[in-house]
Amino acid sequence: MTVNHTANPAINTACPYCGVGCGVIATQQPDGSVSIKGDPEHPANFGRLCSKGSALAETIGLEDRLLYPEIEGRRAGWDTALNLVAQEFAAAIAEHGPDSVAFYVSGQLLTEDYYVANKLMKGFIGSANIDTNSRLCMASSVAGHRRAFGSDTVPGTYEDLELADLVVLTGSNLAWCHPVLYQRLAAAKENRPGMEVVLIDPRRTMTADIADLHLAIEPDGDVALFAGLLRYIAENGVVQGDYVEKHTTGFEQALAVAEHLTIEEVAVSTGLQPHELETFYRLFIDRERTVTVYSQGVNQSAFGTDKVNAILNCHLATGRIGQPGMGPFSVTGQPNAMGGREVGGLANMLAAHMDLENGLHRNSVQRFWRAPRMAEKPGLKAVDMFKAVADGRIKALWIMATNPADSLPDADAVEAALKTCPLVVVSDITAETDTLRHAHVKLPSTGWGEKDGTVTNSERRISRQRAFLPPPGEARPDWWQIVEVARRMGFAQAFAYADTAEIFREHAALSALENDGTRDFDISAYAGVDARAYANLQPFQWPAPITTNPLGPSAKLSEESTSRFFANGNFYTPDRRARFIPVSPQARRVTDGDYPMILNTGRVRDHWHTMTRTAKSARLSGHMAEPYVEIHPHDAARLRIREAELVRVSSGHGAVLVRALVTSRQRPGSVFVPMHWTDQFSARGRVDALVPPVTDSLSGQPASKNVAVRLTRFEAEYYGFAVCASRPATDRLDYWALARSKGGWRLELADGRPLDAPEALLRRLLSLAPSGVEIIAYHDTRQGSHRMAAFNGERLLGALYLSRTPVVASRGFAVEQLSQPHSDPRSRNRVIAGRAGADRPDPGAVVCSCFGVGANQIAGAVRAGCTSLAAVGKTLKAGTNCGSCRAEIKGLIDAYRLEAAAE
Ligand SMILES: Nc1nc2c(c(=O)[nH]1)N[C@H]1C(S)=C(S)[C@@H](COP(=O)(O)OP(=O)(O)OC[C@H]3O[C@@H](n4cnc5c(=O)[nH]c(N)nc54)[C@H](O)[C@@H]3O)O[C@H]1N2
Ligand SMILES: Nc1nc2c(c(=O)[nH]1)N[C@H]1C(S)=C(S)[C@@H](COP(=O)(O)OP(=O)(O)OC[C@H]3O[C@@H](n4cnc5c(=O)[nH]c(N)nc54)[C@H](O)[C@@H]3O)O[C@H]1N2
Ligand code: SF4
Ligand SMILES: [Mo]
Repeated sequence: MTVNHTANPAINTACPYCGVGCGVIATQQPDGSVSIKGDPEHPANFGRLCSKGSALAETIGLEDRLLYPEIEGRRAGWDTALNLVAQEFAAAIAEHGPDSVAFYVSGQLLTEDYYVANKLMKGFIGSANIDTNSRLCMASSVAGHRRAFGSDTVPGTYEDLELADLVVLTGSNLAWCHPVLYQRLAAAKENRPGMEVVLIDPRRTMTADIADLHLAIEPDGDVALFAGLLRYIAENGVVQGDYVEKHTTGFEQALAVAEHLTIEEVAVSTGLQPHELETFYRLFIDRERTVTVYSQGVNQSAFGTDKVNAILNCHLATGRIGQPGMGPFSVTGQPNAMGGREVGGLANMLAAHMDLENGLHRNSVQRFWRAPRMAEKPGLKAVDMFKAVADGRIKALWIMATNPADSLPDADAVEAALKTCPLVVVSDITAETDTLRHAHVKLPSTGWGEKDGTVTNSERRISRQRAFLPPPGEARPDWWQIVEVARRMGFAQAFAYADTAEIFREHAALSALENDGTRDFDISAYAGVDARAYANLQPFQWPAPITTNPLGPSAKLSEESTSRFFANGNFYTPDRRARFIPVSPQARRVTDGDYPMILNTGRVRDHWHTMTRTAKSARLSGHMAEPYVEIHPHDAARLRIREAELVRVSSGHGAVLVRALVTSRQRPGSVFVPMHWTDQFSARGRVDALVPPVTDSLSGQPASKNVAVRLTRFEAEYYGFAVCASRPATDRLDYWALARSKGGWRLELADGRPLDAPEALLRRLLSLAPSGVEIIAYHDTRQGSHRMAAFNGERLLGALYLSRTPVVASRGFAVEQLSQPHSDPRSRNRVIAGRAGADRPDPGAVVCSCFGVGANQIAGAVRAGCTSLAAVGKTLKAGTNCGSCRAEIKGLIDAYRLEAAAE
């Protein structure tokens, strides 16, 4: 991208993707481009970045950006748009009361945005109808923490993973979802081979690469597993009697409900072998320095909160909490999931870790805000909020920095609800998303690199995001939009912020209000930051009460990097003791005769959620270029589904059409579909259309990982693959999936109707003019195989390969041709052949996105004698930059070595 203003110096900021919260240095080059590198000083990453972080510069271009406010699809001025929003919200409140309006916000907002949104709704509109996509993400962890600790506290730090002798990863694909933390763990394990890693996941993910033990648990077997572990801990005499006695309550009751969970019993509930359980349980009792990391395989469940407490119980019983190398560790997903929790962005929280249901807290906050009308009861949680939109209770809804038409369960019903809502306002950075198509008012927000504020990562570390680019078009920060609407609703005085520093100061001051050590979240050391100190704010961890920083608010507090909670009790319950929660497994059978298989959903390495940003990068799009279903070979054989064919996955709520990826990494009876594909990039890839709106009864978090489905083979008349210089027209195809590639787009397609005129399809895809274009083609009508390419002069406009079975043309080669000149017939014929000549072998599917190294190249290197990661790295550079692909390369080395040994 190019930006036409004078070059800036290097700017320290934070990555806008996952909750690891890596520090990034962005530098504008003299030619206007931006270079990105990891911040060597940042305590989260010490210079490392993963594939997504490394590709940030490729995602800040202005194509696809929403640049101007729009009302009903027409460009409008900010004043008009903001007046309209304020008027309509005020009118709905006047007529139907404060609970007739709602905000649906996001862990991708900055803390300052989040703070003012929460303040406006809970203190000034007087409703708690503000909820966030963190409901789909962290709600069960929040509920579990609060049940046990009396507060939403993550006790440990990243360093604990490096110091532990046993790291248990459950429901976490750390290698792909928290890659830099994974790399820190992998490096620690390499230095200290005695360290053991246990992975608990129904799938054998890339994270299994560092695991000494992988427990392919039955979906939702976690409560049984950890409740059984509690029993085992007690039976084997490793309960920390002192800790339990002094700092906890309820141990006996928790143990009593787990009494029946013998190893044999747990084996039945988890689908694991008794000897596997024995090994895991032994490891756990033998190693004091234990960290249990958990993420969405735990949270996104009908029993998510119980899973969390089952884990916390084991750490409390052994006193392994808040000490170096010990503790339960809920890792956050989004860059500011934690910041959102600090400001109380969930419908059942207040602000600064105060409780909405606590009258004293409500009263304090009301005085502090000078708020006219405080919310008195919890608001609607995400899934219920959209049900209220559907049945007309919500008249005006403002969605910020999230894409609920794709990410909420029962996504088709969510879209239907949006269609009926009288006013839908959406603040986004992208021009077209599945949610924006239902917006009456579109508000263009500034994105990463253009906006300023703070985020908090998984280990409670607050870092600055800093702007290094001017706001494009008329885009404005989210906080500014909220403040402008608040002013127009008559709350000018309480929202008279000039900048984010003022908001941050207020947020920090509120954290100290009547706190006196009664609440964990305290950053009063920063309540006095002036604009300069805020501009220079260094990453710091909370708690940071005023007394801990004698050097002044902007000074770096090195001793804080070891801050942990609860080593000596002092929980935030009324009696300052932690609570054991009696949990035992509950039966929930989701499958039946119609929907006999279990669908699990989640993430891939190089895409972020609904792909609005990562799909802009050709490099990131190359790793997984279409939506897919992972299916075990036995199931595939039973259903007559062959590798790379298309499969319809359907539930009682909806269906998707995706590519079959047959793999024994999957459990038989279960399948996995990634959550990323939307209507913007595929014909029918929105997996949340299948997920029922089933939630955990305490946390309200949807059960996104255990859905009953049926699989049927899609009877394709033909399959196709195309490369196109500009975005192709895909509207009339049963199946299509689009990904950006170097020089244009790559397209996978298929249709269930016979193909009459192959060249007409090419013309339609490329929207070709009737003349001025040269098409060369090869048709084998009997075989149903067609290969065509359209040229304009020596430039390739597009090539299309069709066949009755999944197309075998080399994707990498075809993509390359878009940026090559084709003046001679030989090179044109090669395009038609769909593969390189013998002199240029096909690199194969992309494994290393940094250097564009493919699987075939890695196979070649292994055959030539490279049998280690280091050797492959030396020969091909693969895996030597961000390192995100190292687990996959290792897998390939092992596979090809086995193959070679068998030959
Ligand atoms: N590349 C990439 N990274 C991301 C994101 C992204 O979109 N892309 N998103 C970020 C966000 S917001 C989040 S929340 C995190 C999520 O990070 P993770 O939670 O690590 O990712 P998921 O793939 O959602 O799910 C993790 C694993 O849970 C397993 N699982 C499913 N059911 C069960 C079960 O019953 N028990 C157990 N023990 N495991 C189960 C799944 O098989 C899956 O491998 O990732 C963050 N990082
Ligand atoms: N089936 C299934 N569903 C899931 C999950 C799963 O594992 N399985 N995971 C759930 C989880 S953990 C999460 S976190 C959610 C994520 O789901 P979403 O939050 O819906 O996904 P994103 O694509 O991150 O949406 C962010 C939106 O904000 C826009 N945006 C980016 N930056 C800014 C900004 O600065 N300001 C504004 N106003 N907009 C911005 C982007 O263009 C995009 O449209 O999905 C949930 N849904
Ligand atoms: S691990 Fe990757 S995505 Fe997560 S913050 Fe670091 S660079 Fe960004
Ligand atoms: Mo998330």
